[in-house]
This record gives sequence, structure tokens and C-alpha cells, in this order.
Amino acid sequence: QSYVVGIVGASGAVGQELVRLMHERNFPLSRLRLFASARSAGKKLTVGDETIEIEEAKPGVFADVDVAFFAAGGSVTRALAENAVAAGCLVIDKSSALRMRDDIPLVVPEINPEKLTGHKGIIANPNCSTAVMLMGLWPLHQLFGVKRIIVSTFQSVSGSGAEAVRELESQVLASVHGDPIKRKVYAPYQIAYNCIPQVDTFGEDGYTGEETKMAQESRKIMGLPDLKVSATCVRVPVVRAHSVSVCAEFERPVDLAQAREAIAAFPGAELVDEPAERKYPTPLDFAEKVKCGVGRLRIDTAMDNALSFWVTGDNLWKGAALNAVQNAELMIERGWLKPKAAN
Ligand code: 11C
Repeated sequence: QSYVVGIVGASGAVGQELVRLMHERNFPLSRLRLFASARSAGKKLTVGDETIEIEEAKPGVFADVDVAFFAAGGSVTRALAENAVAAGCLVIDKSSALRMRDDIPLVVPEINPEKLTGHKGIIANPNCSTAVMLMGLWPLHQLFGVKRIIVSTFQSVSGSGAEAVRELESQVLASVHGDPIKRKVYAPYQIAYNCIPQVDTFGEDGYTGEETKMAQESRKIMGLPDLKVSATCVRVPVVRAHSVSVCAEFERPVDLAQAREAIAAFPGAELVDEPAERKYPTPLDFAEKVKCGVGRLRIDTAMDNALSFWVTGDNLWKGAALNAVQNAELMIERGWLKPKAAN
């Protein structure tokens, strides 16, 4: 069986990774259609041996599309997702617009794959920091039962899009050459040689949108409505891959050897934890990797029954495009996704 796949937001940072993963993972395509705003329509993208022209994303374009990956931000999802669903298309959405709706499953396939059967045409994917963190936390939760987490993130600039990557690079160059430093995406702050303790805008409680997403989305995906979460999200001058420092308190006594075994056995994680050899995961090592790296595992000294650890994963892959593609792949494997046209 093969599928007509649409990628909405094909010219953006996550859209480009979706296109790449379709090709590199041999997704069973009968046709790939690329959609973007009217501004990008008409541009051409090369996918393997094929050149595909970008079409304008607008109502009515989904008639033959079996699966549409939406990676164009919340406003495009709000404007077009229902139109795609009405055309019988499965929407796999990367935006944050619909994640917390009760009738929309929010799925990480290694954690809650059963939710893929209960959809009404739309499946949401988590925020990148949440997805990366859960690749370390979930296997530990299954062993010991998590009840509280205190986390800090170290988020790469690609999480803010391609323009932010260019901004970091241009600021580094300007700084080296002694030229004036232009600030736009992170204005008034400079991101090169800096850390910015704000990702998204502040809510009345003093937490940013990203911090609130980490709490709400973790609870929904793990099925733990009472999980206590306090997050501090920080932008760092890294191009690709987010890292999260996690301190997790559990219901039951923890055991370090068991924790390491569980991480090593978990399909979404790679254990890189040999402190004596100075081995731990870094963003440079885990960019463009399917698995997220987990290391620095240790008994936490500030709380009872608690572990501290570090997890690093590609925000554009597991944090975005890859998780979406894995959801579709799993649905196909389990026979939960049929193409509209018999083939
Ligand atoms: C960032 N996590 O790194 C954000 C980007 O909810 O999907 C993705 C926002 C989201 O800035």
C-alpha cells in the first residue's frame, strides 16, 4: 500500500525535515505534495530524484491526500486542518494549536501508541522540549512511578526557525570581525555567546509558554494529570538539538543500575553514561539522530527517591518531524491507516 502525502509548511525548518525523512525512511509514497503560503508557492524542492513544485496551502487542496503533515504553525492548522479532515485526510499536526484539546490525541509512539486509534482525523505531536525530555523520563517512570520533576532546558536556535539559525551565525561572524551585531529574532538580546532564559512569552504565573507546555503536555502524554512540574526554559547558542536537565522524584525507591538498564532498553533512547570516560550526550552528537541521548544519571541528593539526569535530542527530528512520521509509520504498520484510493 502507498499513500498520497501532503506536507503543509514544506518550506519551513520542520517542513524541510519532513520532506527529508519521507525520502530517507522510504515512506510508502504514491505521491508527495508540498504546500506552503502563497509566497512560497511555485518554488521547487528536490526530493531524491524528483523535483516537486510547492503548491499554495488553501481549502480544497486535500481531496486526494491520505495523510497531511502540518508544520506551518498554529494559525495554519486552525485555518486548514478541519478542511483536510473533511476531505477524509488524516492530519498529523506539529503545531501547538490543538494539543491540549480533549478530543485530540497527543502521541509519542514509544509512550502512548494506543491513542493513535482514538482519533477523529487529527493527531497532535508534542512540543520539542517535551518530546526529548520524555525519552529519558518515561522508562524511569515505568520502573519507579514519577510524581514530581524540576527541569531546565538548553534549547537550540533551530527551535525558533531557520531565521534564528541565520541570526546566530551572523552574530558569531559579526563578533569575530568586530562588525555591528544585528538583533531581530531574540531582540533585544544577542544569542551568540549568550543564554536567554525565555522561550515563548510570559504568562501571569511567571512561567513562559514553553514551560507551561512542558508541564501540560507531559501530563497528557504520560496519562499523569497530577504530575508536578516546574520548568525553566533557556535558549542557548546551539544550532540543533535541545537538552534538558531533569531532577525527578518517584513514588518508589530508585536503583541506579535498573535505571540505566531501562534507559538502554528503551527504543527512543541511547544510554551514554560513562562519567569516568567523560562520556555523556551532547547536542552536536545527537543532532540528526533518531534516538535521544541520556546520561549523567545519578541519585539526586536534594530529594528522596529521586534521580537526576541529562537528555539531549534533535528538536527538529524527535522533537518535531520524526515523531510525526513515526506516528504515521506505526499506524501503517498496525493497519490503522488506509489509503483512500485502493492500490
Ligand atoms: C522552541 N519548542 O524551541 C519551541 C519550538 O510548541 O511546537 C516549538 C514550539 C512548539 O522554541
